[in-house]
Amino acid sequence: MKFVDSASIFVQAGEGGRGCVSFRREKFVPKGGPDGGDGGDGGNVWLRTNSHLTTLLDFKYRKKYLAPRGSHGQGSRKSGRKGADIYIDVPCGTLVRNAATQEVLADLTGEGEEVMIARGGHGGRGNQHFATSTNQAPRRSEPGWKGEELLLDMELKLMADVGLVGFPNAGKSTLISVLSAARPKIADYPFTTLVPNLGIVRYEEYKSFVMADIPGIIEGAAEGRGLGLQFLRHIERTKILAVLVSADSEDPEAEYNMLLGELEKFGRGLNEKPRILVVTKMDIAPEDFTLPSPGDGVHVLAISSVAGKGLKELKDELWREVSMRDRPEESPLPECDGDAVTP
Ligand SMILES: Nc1nc2c(ncn2[C@@H]2O[C@H](COP(=O)(O)OP(=O)(O)OP(=O)(O)O)[C@@H](O)[C@H]2O)c(=O)[nH]1
Ligand SMILES: [Mg+2]
Repeated sequence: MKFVDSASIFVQAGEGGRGCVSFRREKFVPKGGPDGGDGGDGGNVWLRTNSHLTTLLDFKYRKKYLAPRGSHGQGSRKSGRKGADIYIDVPCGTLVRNAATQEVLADLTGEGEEVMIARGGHGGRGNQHFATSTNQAPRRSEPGWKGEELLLDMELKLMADVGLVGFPNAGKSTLISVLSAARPKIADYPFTTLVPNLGIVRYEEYKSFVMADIPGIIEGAAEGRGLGLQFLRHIERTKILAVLVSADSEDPEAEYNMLLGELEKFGRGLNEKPRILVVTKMDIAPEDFTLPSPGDGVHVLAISSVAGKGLKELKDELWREVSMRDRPEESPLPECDGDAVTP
């Protein structure tokens, strides 16, 4: 499933520096000619892709990007310095539109692509350019030109890196709500989640990954029971699945195996996808609770979203898995696709 992440920012290129009005003044040269230098051009604003970025999240915090102006011209024909260009890093796959016209200005897909999105204003000419045969002492110069400014709408199609799979009530939505800014509905009845939710999980300063919370899976899902099946497709291209089982489940291991069975019946590689087992609600685990051991080298993590336990370890583990894997290829849809569901 593709999710769309979007952000709007304001960019303004630098204004050009003012041209200078000045006359040569030297000893023994009573009436020197005009020597006012030109203003420097304003800085340009560029967008460039950075493959370390995966979301537009940073633009939720900073929305204004201004390039510096050019400096003013000076006497002795000294031109002003050009304002420095600024570069705004965006993730690969960012589509950029002019917010006012919705015209597509850039479609930045590849690594290291850059595009100038707002041009700095020209510097104004100094009075040295305005001397004529009849006016040898022009007092005229130009102001700097304004830099371009515009509002940009940016859009990024996101793919989930991590898919959460579990029975209804396993705590999937609660987990995504504590790890990301997503605020899905949470309730103590099954099938609270009816459509997938997406959350961007921040990891350390510049890293993040995308998590998808889908409706709960129940036994027989692969035959169309419940809601989960139609959404399993949305986690097909995730890099890893986190299978969630609640610590207050009657038999966590059996629950895990049943979920796996449903993934296997659904097919399309879901059961072969890397996965971890996450035991949730450890704060209400029975006293004699022992962690299930799924075998197959599958890691088991114990967490409590409510008590905030084990979340750091979970993020570490997920990041490790997500960052070392490529996204699986899209597999062709089966001839008769099983979207018809009877809840
Ligand atoms: N004690 C405790 N309760 C939790 C924890 N995580 C979730 N819950 C509770 O479990 C119930 C179900 O949580 P949800 O996050 O809605 O579960 P879900 O897996 O998204 O459920 P569906 O959307 O129905 O599939 C809610 O009442 C939550 O408050 C936890 O760590 N500890
Ligand atoms: Mg839910």
